[in-house]
Formats: sequence, C-alpha cells, structure tokens
Amino acid sequence: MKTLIKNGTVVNSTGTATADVLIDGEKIAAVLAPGSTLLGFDIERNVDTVIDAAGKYVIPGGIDAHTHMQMPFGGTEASDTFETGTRAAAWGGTTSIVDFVVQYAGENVLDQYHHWQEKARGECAIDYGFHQILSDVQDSSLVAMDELVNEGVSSFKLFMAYKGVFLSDDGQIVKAMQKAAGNGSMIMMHAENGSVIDLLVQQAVAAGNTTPYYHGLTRPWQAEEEATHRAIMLADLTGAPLYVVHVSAKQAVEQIMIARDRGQNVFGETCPQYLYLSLEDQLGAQSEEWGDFEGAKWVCSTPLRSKAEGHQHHMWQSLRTNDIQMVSTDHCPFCMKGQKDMGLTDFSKIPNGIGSVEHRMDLLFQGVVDKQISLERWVEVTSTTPARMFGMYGTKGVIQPGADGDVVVYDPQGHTSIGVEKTHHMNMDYSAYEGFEIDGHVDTVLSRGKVVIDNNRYLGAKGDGKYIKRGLSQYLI
Ligand code: DUC
Ligand code: ZN
Ligand code: ZN
Repeated sequence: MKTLIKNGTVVNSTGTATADVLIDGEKIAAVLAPGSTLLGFDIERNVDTVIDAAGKYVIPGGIDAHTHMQMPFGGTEASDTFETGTRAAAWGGTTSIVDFVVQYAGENVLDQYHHWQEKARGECAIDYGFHQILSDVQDSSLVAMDELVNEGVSSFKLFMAYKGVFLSDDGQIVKAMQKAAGNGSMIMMHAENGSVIDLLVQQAVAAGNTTPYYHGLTRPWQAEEEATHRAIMLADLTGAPLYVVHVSAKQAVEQIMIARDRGQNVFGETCPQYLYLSLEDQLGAQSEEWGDFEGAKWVCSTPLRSKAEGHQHHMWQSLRTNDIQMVSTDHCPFCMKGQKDMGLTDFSKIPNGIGSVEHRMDLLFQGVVDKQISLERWVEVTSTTPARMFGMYGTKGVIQPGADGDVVVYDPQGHTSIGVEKTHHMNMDYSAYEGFEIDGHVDTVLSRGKVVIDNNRYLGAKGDGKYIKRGLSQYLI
C-alpha cells in the first residue's frame, strides 16, 4: 500500500515546509518538494491513495505518554478499555499511547507486566507502550526493572501520595532511583505529599466540607511543591533522571526550573486540564442533575489550581519557555453515574481522573490559535518530545524518511465542537471540556501507513495497534 499526501504544510518540531509525503507500507519513504518526480518516475500515478492536504498541516501523529486504560483505581476501573480508549485517541489525532502497568503492594512486578500485555494484546487501535508503576519496591522489583528495560519498558512511576494504595516511602523511592541510575531508565514521579493531604482530607470531611471543591483545597500547591523538591533532591542524591508527571502548580515548575538550571536531568509534564480548567471553575460548577456535585467531573490529582493565583497562565508560559517539556493527558476516565457518584456525600470517595485522550491535539492546537505556543512547539510538546523522552524518536515523533507512517492531516480552517453528544468517542458519560469550540479539525489519521480516520469516519480496527518496544530516553547521555 502506497499513499501520497500532497501539497500539505509539513510541520515538524524543527520547522515547517510545503512538501509531499510518500508512505510505502508502514513507513514514510520520502518527503519531497511538491509535485516532484523521483528520477522521472511519476509518483502520483504509481500510488494506491492520494490525499490532497492543500491548506492543511501534515504533522507526526500525537503521542500521549500518560494514559490509564481500564486501570483498577478508586474502588472501580477507568471506564475506557484499551479498545475504546485507543480508538478515541485515533479520532483525536493521537497514534501512540504509553499506558501504565499497575503494581499494588505485595504484587509481583513481572506478573503484572505480563498481565497488562495480555489485557492490551489484540485490543488497541493504535500503537501502545508501557511504563511500569512500582509501589512497594521489593528486591524482586529491582531485578524486574532490569528485565523490563530489555522488554522496552524504560520508565518507572512512583507515587509520593495515595498511602495504602500506591505510595512509596522515601527509602523505597531511593532504592528504585539507584537502580534507574544504573540501568539508564527514567523515574517518573507523582509528586504530592500524601501524608499531609490525607490529614487535610480527614479534617475537611470531619468538618462537613464534603463537596468536590474540597478535593482541590485539601491538595494545596505547597504539597505539590514540597514533594517535587523532595523528589528532585532524591534524584540528585542517586543520579537518577526524573520526570515529574502532571505538574499543575507554578511553584512546582519553579523547582523543576531550578534543578534544570543546576544541570540535573529533571523534566516536567503538564496536562490540558491545567492549561484550561481551574479550581474556580470547579467551585462554580452547578447543574440541575448533580447540583454542586457537578464539580466531581474535574476531580483529578494533582488537582485543578486557582486561576486567580496564576497557575494556568504560568503553565502556558512554562510550555513556551521549555520549563515544562511536554503535554500528556493523564487520561483516567470515570463516568458520573456509577463511578464518580460513589463520592456524592464525601469527595474523598470520588475516583480521581479526567479523560481527554481524544482532545489533547485539538486543545493544544487552540493554544497555537490563541498565540500561547508556536505551530512547531505544538508538534514538539505533543509528539516529538514524548518520542524523545521515552525512547521512540526517529520511528515516532517526526515526519522523515524511515519513520513510521503515523501522520495526521490537520485542517486549521476546520472546526471541532467538544461535547459528550457531539464529538466524543471516549467511554464517558460526560466531557470535562463540554462546550469547548476548537478552531481546527483532525481530518485524516494514518497509523503505520493505514488510514484509520478519514473525514469523520473510523476505518481502523481493534488489533491494528502494535506494542512499542521502547529504548532509553534520548534526552539522557
Ligand atoms: N491521578 C489521577 O487523577 N488519576 C489517576 C492517577 C493519578 O495520579
Ligand atoms: Zn499521578
Ligand atoms: Zn496518571
């Protein structure tokens, strides 16, 4: 199967050019001046499919490096399966995800890894890789870290919050970091001070402050800044690289900036919810159906922060100045009915998470329209940097010969209305971005050379997606 995408504006993180993209089988074969022949050979007459991308952007497929498909969590399970979640991702121009294998205390890491491979195999619409969560760091977990690197799992997530569920103490964190410093893998950190948060939550509930708004108030920025600083110090002590997930507080960004200026391999990720949504939105949220429980739709951790305190503005700025390097979703969807409503009378029982795997590319493109980031930076933070950060660059994250034919044709004159009834293919009964209007549209999506989305039709199938055996981070020497 040969496809020519002609006359489009090819956007890589390094620059923009009008060019034709030839895809042969699963790979990009050539990027050519528009209308070129290859040594007199008329390309257009010798391909199976021609896609006219005049007036449109041709970008590397999005890579969402932080998703939780069908994750058992908060007394329930994230509502997107590998099948529904990856299909929704494709609709939104994302052609690869990196999901998390879960290990709860007492479980065996390698058993869990094999279990997650089973869950995903044959289910995904797009390519998928795995990070490994470590909770208690057993001796066998340290051995497993070496084995997993050979399996293409080169990043390990630890939690400084969720005591009794995921939390690792500082000694456990240091053990895992020492191993990562030795085998070249990346430590990912959920940086919030769990003990402090647990106390504030108990106190709030005891005082009768039980609405979803208190979720945010009991996870203050100080708890995020302190944990981020601690994680950075422990990484410095051990020499491990550190990637801080879902950064939402401007003070946490400052800690990351300081560490980077000191020369440490510290990186930060933010998510669309911290760029667009705020604690004030959650406080004001009311609906006929849910009353002030409406705010449960945006219960996630780290929590939404106060816009008045400038966090949202600071996140965009940090993205522009590379103090934050990339954007993932932390896609962890739960329905209001039957899942979020477990916390109707107590916010601490609301499963934490927001689903947005389908909307990340659009929401970040809106940042281009709104002049928050450049066109090239859009591609960089949503595709190129995730590929480099997690050992996929060259195959993923760039339009160049030899790369996978993961390509999105994006129409900047198009329009996307986000809403549960309108555009949304995620398995959720609400949208965290209901009513958002995007000045752009995902027209065509190719996943390893196969057209999976075209003109609002899904042409892919479950099982199209292959496991991505990742290398080490390409940001580390
Ligand atoms: N945060 C969430 O909101 N959901 C899943 C886990 C996490 O860290
Ligand atoms: Zn987390
Ligand atoms: Zn997460």
